[in-house]
Amino acid sequence: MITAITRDVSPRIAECELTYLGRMPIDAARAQRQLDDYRTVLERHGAVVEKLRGDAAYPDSCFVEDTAIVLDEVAVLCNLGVASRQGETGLIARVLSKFREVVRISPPATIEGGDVLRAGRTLFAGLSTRTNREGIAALARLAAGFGYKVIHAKLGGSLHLKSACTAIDDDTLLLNPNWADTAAFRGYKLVSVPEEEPWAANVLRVNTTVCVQDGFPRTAELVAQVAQKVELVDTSELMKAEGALTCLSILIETAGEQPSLWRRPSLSIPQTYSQDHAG
Ligand code: CIR
Repeated sequence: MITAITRDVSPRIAECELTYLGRMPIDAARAQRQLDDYRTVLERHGAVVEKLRGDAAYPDSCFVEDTAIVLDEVAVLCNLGVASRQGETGLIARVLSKFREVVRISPPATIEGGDVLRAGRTLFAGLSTRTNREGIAALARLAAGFGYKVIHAKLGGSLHLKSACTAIDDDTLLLNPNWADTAAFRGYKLVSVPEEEPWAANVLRVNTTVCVQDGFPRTAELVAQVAQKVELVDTSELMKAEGALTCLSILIETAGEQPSLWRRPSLSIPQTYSQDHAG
């Protein structure tokens, strides 16, 4: 079973962080409707969707993906690379503790979930304006303990690695070769988004369906040649905040059990993991 953690759109989303995009007016009500439609798509494809309240203090808090990296064994709580977003993790830590032991990456390490792409037991990590070398090193040491390999993927032109590259299936990656360096992905089948659809490389896998951002028809055709099912999802209002499809959820494999059965009181207080603690 897949549980998807999602969070309502902040009424102040128009004050979001922006790195590569210019500021445009954002209609918070429309963005919330698109998030609700996205949640419906996840539910239709078999996910149990947790709907957390939004928080006016955090304009970017609907982009929950950046707050954590959830592995089969542990949830890694991120130290986000921009001050305005660092407080988003409090609520997320409490929710994640229902499903996994929570460990925390601490300063000076910074890392955001949008920069970490999982493919089996490999984690590709992008060095970005939000994720620093210390963050990647802390993740690598932590994940190595559970048998994951972390590969550094070079990145340029997009906020996060996953805006430049995501997985269509376990063997096939969809990427924008102008933003992500293909050298990191040796051994995988690579599908490039068309030049005219540079923002299309972020797709979301839910069970056997791959969701593609609406408005990228050529990419949708390419993905359909690989995926069993393709579904178009419109999050265009959220894209004005530089958010892509994966940003709006944290997907957790929950092996069929209800969250309450997973709750282990001794693990509810997040532990800290940082370079200093890495040994
Ligand atoms: C930010 O700059 O942090 C938000 N405006 C957008 C975050 C998008 N997250 C993602 O790509 N994983």
